[in-house]
Amino acid sequence: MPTDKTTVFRIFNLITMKNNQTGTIVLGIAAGALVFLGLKAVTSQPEQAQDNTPKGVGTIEFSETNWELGEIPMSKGVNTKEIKIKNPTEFPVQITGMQTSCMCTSAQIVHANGKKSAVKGMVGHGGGTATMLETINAGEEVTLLVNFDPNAHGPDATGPITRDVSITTNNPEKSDWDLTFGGIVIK
Ligand SMILES: [Cu+2]
Repeated sequence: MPTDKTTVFRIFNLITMKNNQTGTIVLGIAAGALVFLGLKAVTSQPEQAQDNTPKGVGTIEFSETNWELGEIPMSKGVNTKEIKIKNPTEFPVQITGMQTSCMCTSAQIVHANGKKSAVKGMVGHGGGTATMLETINAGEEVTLLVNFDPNAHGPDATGPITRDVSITTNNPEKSDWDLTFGGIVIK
Protein backbone atom coordinates (compact mmCIF):
# COMPACT_ATOMS: atom_id res chain seq x y z
CA MET A 1 0.00 0.00 0.00
CA PRO A 2 1.52 3.36 -0.98
CA THR A 3 1.46 6.01 1.67
CA ASP A 4 -0.03 9.40 0.95
CA LYS A 5 3.45 10.81 0.53
CA THR A 6 4.48 8.34 -2.11
CA THR A 7 1.24 8.92 -3.96
CA VAL A 8 1.90 12.66 -4.03
CA PHE A 9 5.49 11.98 -5.15
CA ARG A 10 4.32 9.77 -7.99
CA ILE A 11 1.83 12.37 -9.19
CA PHE A 12 4.53 15.01 -8.99
CA ASN A 13 6.87 12.93 -11.10
CA LEU A 14 4.13 12.20 -13.54
CA ILE A 15 3.43 15.86 -14.06
CA THR A 16 7.00 17.09 -14.23
CA MET A 17 9.56 14.70 -15.61
CA LYS A 18 8.76 11.06 -15.91
CA ASN A 19 6.13 11.24 -18.55
CA ASN A 20 6.94 13.59 -21.42
CA GLN A 21 3.48 13.47 -22.91
CA THR A 22 1.77 14.42 -19.66
CA GLY A 23 4.44 17.06 -19.04
CA THR A 24 3.76 18.63 -22.40
CA ILE A 25 0.03 18.71 -21.74
CA VAL A 26 0.60 20.29 -18.33
CA LEU A 27 2.93 22.86 -19.83
CA GLY A 28 0.39 23.57 -22.51
CA ILE A 29 -2.36 24.09 -19.98
CA ALA A 30 -0.11 26.34 -17.91
CA ALA A 31 0.86 28.39 -20.95
CA GLY A 32 -2.76 28.67 -21.99
CA ALA A 33 -3.75 29.86 -18.54
CA LEU A 34 -1.02 32.51 -18.60
CA VAL A 35 -2.17 33.77 -22.00
CA PHE A 36 -5.78 33.85 -20.80
CA LEU A 37 -4.92 35.77 -17.63
CA GLY A 38 -2.73 38.16 -19.61
CA LEU A 39 -5.51 38.88 -22.11
CA LYS A 40 -7.99 39.36 -19.30
CA ALA A 41 -5.69 41.84 -17.57
CA VAL A 42 -5.26 43.81 -20.81
CA THR A 43 -8.88 43.85 -21.91
CA SER A 44 -10.83 44.24 -18.65
CA GLN A 45 -11.33 47.68 -17.13
CA PRO A 46 -10.32 48.14 -13.51
CA GLU A 47 -13.40 47.40 -11.43
CA GLN A 48 -15.12 50.41 -9.91
CA ALA A 49 -16.17 50.16 -6.28
CA GLN A 50 -19.94 49.62 -6.20
CA ASP A 51 -21.57 52.93 -5.29
CA ASN A 52 -25.25 52.67 -4.46
CA THR A 53 -25.62 56.24 -3.27
CA PRO A 54 -28.56 57.86 -5.09
CA LYS A 55 -27.32 60.49 -7.53
CA GLY A 56 -30.19 62.85 -6.90
CA VAL A 57 -33.02 63.85 -4.65
CA GLY A 58 -36.66 63.22 -5.38
CA THR A 59 -39.61 65.50 -5.00
CA ILE A 60 -43.25 65.21 -3.99
CA GLU A 61 -46.59 65.90 -5.61
CA PHE A 62 -50.01 66.10 -3.98
CA SER A 63 -53.38 64.79 -5.04
CA GLU A 64 -54.79 68.12 -3.78
CA THR A 65 -53.23 71.25 -2.35
CA ASN A 66 -56.44 73.21 -1.82
CA TRP A 67 -59.75 71.75 -0.74
CA GLU A 68 -63.09 72.62 0.76
CA LEU A 69 -64.59 70.59 3.58
CA GLY A 70 -67.98 72.29 3.35
CA GLU A 71 -70.03 72.17 6.51
CA ILE A 72 -68.19 70.65 9.46
CA PRO A 73 -70.62 69.71 12.24
CA MET A 74 -69.16 69.94 15.72
CA SER A 75 -71.31 66.96 16.66
CA LYS A 76 -69.30 64.71 14.30
CA GLY A 77 -66.01 65.49 15.96
CA VAL A 78 -62.64 65.48 14.20
CA ASN A 79 -62.77 65.65 10.43
CA THR A 80 -60.03 63.69 8.69
CA LYS A 81 -59.14 64.40 5.08
CA GLU A 82 -56.84 62.02 3.17
CA ILE A 83 -54.39 63.52 0.70
CA LYS A 84 -52.02 61.43 -1.40
CA ILE A 85 -48.37 62.42 -1.54
CA LYS A 86 -46.33 60.78 -4.29
CA ASN A 87 -42.65 60.80 -5.11
CA PRO A 88 -42.78 60.27 -8.90
CA THR A 89 -39.00 60.37 -9.32
CA GLU A 90 -36.36 57.64 -9.26
CA PHE A 91 -34.71 59.12 -6.15
CA PRO A 92 -35.81 59.13 -2.53
CA VAL A 93 -36.87 62.39 -0.91
CA GLN A 94 -37.09 63.25 2.76
CA ILE A 95 -39.85 65.19 4.42
CA THR A 96 -37.88 67.18 6.96
CA GLY A 97 -40.62 69.29 8.46
CA MET A 98 -44.38 69.55 8.81
CA GLN A 99 -46.62 71.92 10.74
CA THR A 100 -50.10 73.39 10.71
CA SER A 101 -51.37 76.93 11.09
CA CYS A 102 -53.55 76.26 14.13
CA MET A 103 -53.78 74.01 17.15
CA CYS A 104 -57.13 72.62 15.91
CA THR A 105 -55.36 71.04 12.93
CA SER A 106 -52.84 68.21 12.84
CA ALA A 107 -51.18 66.19 10.10
CA GLN A 108 -49.62 62.73 9.90
CA ILE A 109 -48.01 60.68 7.14
CA VAL A 110 -49.00 57.03 6.76
CA HIS A 111 -47.07 54.66 4.50
CA ALA A 112 -48.77 51.91 2.51
CA ASN A 113 -47.31 49.33 4.91
CA GLY A 114 -49.01 51.06 7.85
CA LYS A 115 -45.92 52.81 9.20
CA LYS A 116 -46.88 56.19 10.60
CA SER A 117 -44.98 59.39 11.18
CA ALA A 118 -45.37 61.50 14.28
CA VAL A 119 -48.48 63.68 14.40
CA LYS A 120 -47.53 67.29 13.69
CA GLY A 121 -49.51 70.34 14.71
CA MET A 122 -48.96 74.01 15.33
CA VAL A 123 -45.42 74.70 16.44
CA GLY A 124 -45.13 76.24 19.85
CA HIS A 125 -48.68 75.60 21.02
CA GLY A 126 -48.27 72.15 22.45
CA GLY A 127 -47.59 70.89 18.93
CA GLY A 128 -43.89 70.41 19.48
CA THR A 129 -41.49 71.11 16.64
CA ALA A 130 -42.00 70.82 12.91
CA THR A 131 -38.88 68.71 12.53
CA MET A 132 -39.26 65.19 11.22
CA LEU A 133 -37.40 62.79 8.98
CA GLU A 134 -39.75 60.79 6.83
CA THR A 135 -38.31 59.20 3.70
CA ILE A 136 -40.55 58.85 0.68
CA ASN A 137 -38.88 56.30 -1.56
CA ALA A 138 -38.62 56.51 -5.32
CA GLY A 139 -42.08 55.93 -6.76
CA GLU A 140 -43.68 55.63 -3.33
CA GLU A 141 -47.10 57.03 -2.55
CA VAL A 142 -48.08 57.81 1.03
CA THR A 143 -51.22 59.16 2.64
CA LEU A 144 -51.31 62.46 4.46
CA LEU A 145 -54.01 62.58 7.12
CA VAL A 146 -55.16 66.12 7.84
CA ASN A 147 -57.22 66.26 11.00
CA PHE A 148 -59.39 69.25 11.82
CA ASP A 149 -61.11 69.42 15.20
CA PRO A 150 -64.17 71.71 14.98
CA ASN A 151 -64.49 71.63 18.78
CA ALA A 152 -60.97 72.84 19.51
CA HIS A 153 -61.96 76.48 19.79
CA GLY A 154 -64.97 75.97 22.01
CA PRO A 155 -68.71 75.55 21.43
CA ASP A 156 -69.24 79.06 20.09
CA ALA A 157 -66.54 78.95 17.44
CA THR A 158 -68.80 78.42 14.45
CA GLY A 159 -68.38 79.95 11.01
CA PRO A 160 -65.90 79.81 8.15
CA ILE A 161 -62.37 78.59 8.72
CA THR A 162 -59.18 78.47 6.66
CA ARG A 163 -56.20 76.37 7.74
CA ASP A 164 -52.79 75.52 6.31
CA VAL A 165 -50.44 72.57 6.41
CA SER A 166 -46.81 73.36 5.57
CA ILE A 167 -44.40 70.67 4.49
CA THR A 168 -40.67 70.95 3.95
CA THR A 169 -38.50 68.49 2.01
CA ASN A 170 -34.76 68.15 1.43
CA ASN A 171 -35.14 69.01 -2.25
CA PRO A 172 -33.13 72.24 -2.65
CA GLU A 173 -34.98 73.26 -5.83
CA LYS A 174 -38.44 73.01 -4.28
CA SER A 175 -38.42 72.48 -0.54
CA ASP A 176 -41.54 74.23 0.76
CA TRP A 177 -45.11 73.17 0.11
CA ASP A 178 -48.29 74.69 1.44
CA LEU A 179 -51.69 73.07 1.56
CA THR A 180 -54.82 75.07 2.35
CA PHE A 181 -58.32 74.00 3.18
CA GLY A 182 -61.52 75.71 4.12
CA GLY A 183 -64.86 74.87 5.64
CA ILE A 184 -67.74 76.16 7.73
CA VAL A 185 -68.00 74.96 11.30
CA ILE A 186 -71.60 74.43 12.37
CA LYS A 187 -73.16 73.24 15.63
CU1 LIG B 1 -57.67 76.42 15.15
